[in-house]
Amino acid sequence: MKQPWWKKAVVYQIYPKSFNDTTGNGVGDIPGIIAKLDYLKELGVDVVWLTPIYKSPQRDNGYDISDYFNIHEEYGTMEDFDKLLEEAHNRDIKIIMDIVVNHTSTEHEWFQEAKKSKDNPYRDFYIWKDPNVDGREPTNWESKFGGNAWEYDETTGQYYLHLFDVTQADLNWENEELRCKVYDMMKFWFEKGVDGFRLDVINLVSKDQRFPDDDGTIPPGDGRRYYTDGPRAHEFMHEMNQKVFSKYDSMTVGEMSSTTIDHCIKYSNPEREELSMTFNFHHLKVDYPNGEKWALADFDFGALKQILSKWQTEMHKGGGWNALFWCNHDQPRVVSRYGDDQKYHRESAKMLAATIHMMKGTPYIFQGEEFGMTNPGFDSIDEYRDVESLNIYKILREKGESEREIIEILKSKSRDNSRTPVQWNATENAGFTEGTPWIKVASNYTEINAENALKDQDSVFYHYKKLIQLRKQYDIITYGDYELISEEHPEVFAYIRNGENEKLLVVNNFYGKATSFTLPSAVDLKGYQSELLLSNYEGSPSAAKEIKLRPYESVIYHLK
Ligand code: TEU
Repeated sequence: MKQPWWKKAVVYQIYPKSFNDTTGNGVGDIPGIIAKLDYLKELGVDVVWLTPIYKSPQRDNGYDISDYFNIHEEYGTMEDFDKLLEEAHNRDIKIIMDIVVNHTSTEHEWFQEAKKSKDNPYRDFYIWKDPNVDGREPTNWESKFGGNAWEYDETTGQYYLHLFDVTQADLNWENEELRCKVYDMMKFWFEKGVDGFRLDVINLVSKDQRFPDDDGTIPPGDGRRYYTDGPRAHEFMHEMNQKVFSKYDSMTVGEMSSTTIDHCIKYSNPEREELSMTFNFHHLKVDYPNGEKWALADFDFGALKQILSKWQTEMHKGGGWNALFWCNHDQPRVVSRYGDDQKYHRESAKMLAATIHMMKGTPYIFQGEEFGMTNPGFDSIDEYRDVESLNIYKILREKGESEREIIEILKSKSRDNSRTPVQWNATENAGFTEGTPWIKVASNYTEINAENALKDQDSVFYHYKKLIQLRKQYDIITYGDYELISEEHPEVFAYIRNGENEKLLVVNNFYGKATSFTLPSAVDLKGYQSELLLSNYEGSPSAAKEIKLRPYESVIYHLK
């Protein structure tokens, strides 16, 4: 069977606002992306995912779209975008767009019309409800950014639903005309030549039409069970596929909020004709004590191995396909989170990269991750920009938490941790802008930057480059079966990829102290020639029954 191209691809995520500014206004732009395409080519990625670049009031950095057919002025023009597509394609780099169709900005013309009157032709494009019988909001559902998810509108005396910010009104997917407009808009971008889409919170589009209160009996009790992977979610995905995706040689990745393996199998099993693959976040919640994001705790290493392994095994058993990632624009930097961004910065960044890149699925690299960018450690609320962080700050302050405590939480949890400007070099503002950056640059840019990484053959950058090359070279990385072999080990994450007459053995020390790992008896090296494909130390051991590992040491063997 001919396999789709995106199974062997590596994707690079660009958050344009923080990528590269060519105008000096402190905000990255499309010409800035074009200027770095050769850098991406050097790294070896196949696809660029652009987070939203459409016209937007930027309350949520573009995830609040006011016009799907135009480019946000600060990022450039449609001509700039066409040029980017052409320049990327000239280099064999594909471009996928971020599509946000669970909600629009309240500045979108549809919403502006809809709120005029109950009988406006666009009214039903959004979700409007009368107040509850006792006068409060229609349901007790909570917004993902804090507070109740309904906003009262004086003009018509009804509430509209916003699962995210109050300026991000949820679209009513029950309305067929709305869905057709969404599909037409997607086709517009395909006709321009884009290669696919990342679909923002796409598993939230189908709401339980009874709109019940959440009685709290099933945690977290914030209403999500009534709209996550909702009653018509798969039907809508299939319709979208038939009306749009199937007509193009495209890749689609659905961002799935609080989903399950069973649903992700359905979304991504090709027989069902829905999406190519899915993002899920369960492995990034192992540092949420009792499921609470806004609290501090060490990460639970056992849970991390167990969750990643379960998704590896079960998704593929069910014929689904995983998107593999540690970082994105909503997550803290992984080297600061599951690694050590000080003493073992280089070793741990490489080890984390190897752990995820040798798994089964399509890997994603978030800008700056490829040379080990860290959390910036902002310690004043004035340095934060993210709408979610600012909302949470307010909510926690009102609850009586101290300024100090909240800042400590934001320092490790805020989405701004990943949104600081890309550190290109050691000049002022890290070479990101000649003006004042919209968000501060992390102070370690004089050391940790792309230019330094490119000059140093032993850098994190070249480790990523090699991991990408290995994927091109060894089909087993794409297609081999996954098997966890270090379930009980307190420090080691080791797994095998099984192919026909060959294996990959991947062994990673997740901690800053030496340890050793003994292969389980079921794994027999006899009869195999082993080759060390990559490691993050000089003189790493050869494959053996017992493998001694230095702090954060990571080794990849090919057995044949
Ligand atoms: O994020 C969806 C999402 O649920 C998150 O990862 C979110 O950041 C988290 O729940 C907050 O705690 C997507 C986008 O990636 C994000 O940037 C947008 O803000 C959000 O959708 C709304 O469009």
